[in-house]
Amino acid sequence: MKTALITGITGQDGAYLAELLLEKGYTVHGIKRRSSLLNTDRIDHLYQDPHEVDPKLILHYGDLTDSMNLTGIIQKVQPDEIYNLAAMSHVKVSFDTPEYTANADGIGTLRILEAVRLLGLEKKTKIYQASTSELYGLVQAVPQSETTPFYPRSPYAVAKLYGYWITVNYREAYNMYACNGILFNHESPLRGETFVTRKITRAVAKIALGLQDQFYMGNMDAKRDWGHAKDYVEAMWRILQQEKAEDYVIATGVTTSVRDFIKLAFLEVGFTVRFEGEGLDEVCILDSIDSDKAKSILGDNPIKAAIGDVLVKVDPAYFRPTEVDLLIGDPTKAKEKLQWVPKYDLPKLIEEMVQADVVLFKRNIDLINAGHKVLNQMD
Ligand code: NDP
Ligand code: GDR
Repeated sequence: MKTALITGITGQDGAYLAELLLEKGYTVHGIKRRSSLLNTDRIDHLYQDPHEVDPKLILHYGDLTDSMNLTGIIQKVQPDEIYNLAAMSHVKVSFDTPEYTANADGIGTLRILEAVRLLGLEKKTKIYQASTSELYGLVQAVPQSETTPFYPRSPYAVAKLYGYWITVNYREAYNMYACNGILFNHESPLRGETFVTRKITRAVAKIALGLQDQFYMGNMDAKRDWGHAKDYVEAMWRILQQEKAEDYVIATGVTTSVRDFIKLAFLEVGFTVRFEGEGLDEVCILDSIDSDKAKSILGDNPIKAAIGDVLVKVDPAYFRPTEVDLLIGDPTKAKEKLQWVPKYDLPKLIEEMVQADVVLFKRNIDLINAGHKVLNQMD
């Protein structure tokens, strides 16, 4: 059976991909960073105790900024496939840490490619590079496809642009099987808490359960093409199973504004909301409550929010110095060549995310009632 190496295995996509590859019978090696707190929550359910079994999931300490470490791991593992998912992946944070982001997301990709080449593995090892719809940046044309020009709008996107082109260059220069998946936004209950969808589903769950009164948002006009991470890791795997190495756009082809995402998320707990005002004064107000729907989701937890309450306000702290206004992908090539068929649409994704956060915070209520302080306020 095949051996895969996943960088970024502790992230959202790494966790779903590890699960998928283990199901397919792969031995999966993953690179995790040393941190002062445990950071393997998303993959703990896949852990196998090496004292009891010959494990199919093996973790190595490492970092994309350390080429000796990466080369050593690749030499030891001799992978058939490498999925380079590790990155400083938050667009807003990349404006605060531009040099680190360039190092990890840009040069980190080079380190992987060059390690494979120097180790003489270029005929054995296939490489998947986690490229992004952020490459399109300032809108040139929609829907965005494999041939749409790039215009990155953040240090993150510029670093990923280097990662994209160095992958293409190693493919052409050394005949390596190296591919870019240009993935549009994909979300799930495992999504990091500070990305917009998860920030919203967490806040909606907390408000519905009476744990919070309101929350603050940045640019609600932004439009994104949101899919489910589970569908997108399936596409990653398919990209590496082809005869010929090529780059693919993975997207749903449907775009939705942040504002509409908020509306849909509140509907999931039975709240109908409306938006009033403009710019920094825009607010989101609770219009009505479908109490049967709310009860079916929240159980016996009493609803604290009242009609007319302001649930969302704008805080410019969440604005970006340069924004990506509109993303809508054209997945035709992936559908035709990879036979990739996503199983989720946006309503199903939002339903799963809100329900998972309601379950999470109900558990928190139980813990709070038992005397623990467990709510993380640092959204
Ligand atoms: P996450 O932020 O959830 O996960 C990122 C992973 O990278 C984590 O495991 C993180 O470790 C690890 N990591 C970060 N910096 C380093 C480093 N210097 N060395 C080693 N590991 C590091 O991202 P996603 O799972 O959402 O995304 C996966 C990849 O796909 C990323 O490259 C992202 O940029 C890209 N992408 C994501 C899209 C999306 O919508 N999700 C869309 C298009 C591209 P730790 O857990 O310790 O923080
Ligand atoms: P994005 O995702 O930047 O598209 O990058 P994010 O969810 O952070 O933002 C999406 C849009 O929502 C707007 N927004 C807010 N965003 C956040 N995080 N917090 C807010 O309060 C808020 N208010 C409005 C943003 O301005 C933006 O327009 C994600 C990451 O996963 C990248 O790694 C990946 O490459 C791209 O998706 C595709």
